[in-house]
Amino acid sequence: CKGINGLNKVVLRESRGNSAEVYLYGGHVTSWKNERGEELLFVSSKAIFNPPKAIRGGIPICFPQFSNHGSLEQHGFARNRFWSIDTDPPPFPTNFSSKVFVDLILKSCEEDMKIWPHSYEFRLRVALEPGGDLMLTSRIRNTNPNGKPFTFTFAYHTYLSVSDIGEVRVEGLETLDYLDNLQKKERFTEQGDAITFESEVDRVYLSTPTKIAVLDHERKRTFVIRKDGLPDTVVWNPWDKKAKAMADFGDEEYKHMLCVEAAAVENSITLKPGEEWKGTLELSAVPSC
Ligand code: TA6
Repeated sequence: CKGINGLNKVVLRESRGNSAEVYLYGGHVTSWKNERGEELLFVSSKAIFNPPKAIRGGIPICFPQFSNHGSLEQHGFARNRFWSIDTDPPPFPTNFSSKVFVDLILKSCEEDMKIWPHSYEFRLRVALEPGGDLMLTSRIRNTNPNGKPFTFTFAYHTYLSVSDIGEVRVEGLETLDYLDNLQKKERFTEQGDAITFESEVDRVYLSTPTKIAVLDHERKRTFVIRKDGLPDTVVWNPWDKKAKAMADFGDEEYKHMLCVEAAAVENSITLKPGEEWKGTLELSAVPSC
């Protein structure tokens, strides 16, 4: 959908110095910093911040389709559209504590209805919690006037900044089944006691716990990923060959990023007109030994 309301990004800053940035292009979080000003998300030095490419890094919003699990463009179109500030958001659940947030909205438009013939309202709240956690809440409502339900898949395609991918472990996915995108999306079972990285990984872990830890040994930092309404977890690192094949990604940058994505992939979500789905992601970055 066209239309920019003059502003191109919103900066959130909370009292202790934690901050975040979100571009209206894509409704795309591109920065999350702790109180020491350390950047916790990865954004490629070659990222392009305007159409038609999605911004390479941060937290792309994959809607109404994750990856190529359907007939739309890779990861759907929401990350390639200009969102607006939502000046009239419906009331948020009372347990919402943050006072530092921005509400964005993306609505269906004529152009997109040619490729995905459904009316929807997608409300995204990006919030900084008092302790510095970053919280994204998506509320997607079916506003079809014709009584038609619609079905979608979804991911917060989070790029975490890590010191050295070879020193990173992911805990919480052991023993779970996953679809391996490098082996025709076939189903396997994770054997290890934690996931470590020596080559390209592109997997959708299924029915994953609501809390996953990503340990960055060198930086003595653990990312804790908490999610609700998003049963699956995608883990992706392109490694060297795929890194070189991406024009908006530095050849060596695969060493300093890991995508761990709260997602709904295996079982798509169906909404009847008037129904609303909510998917929440909370990211924490805590010191660890
Ligand atoms: O989330 C993993 C994945 O589906 C990978 O297969 C890779 O394609 C990645 O997304 C990046 O996709 P993009 O369209 O942003 O280049």
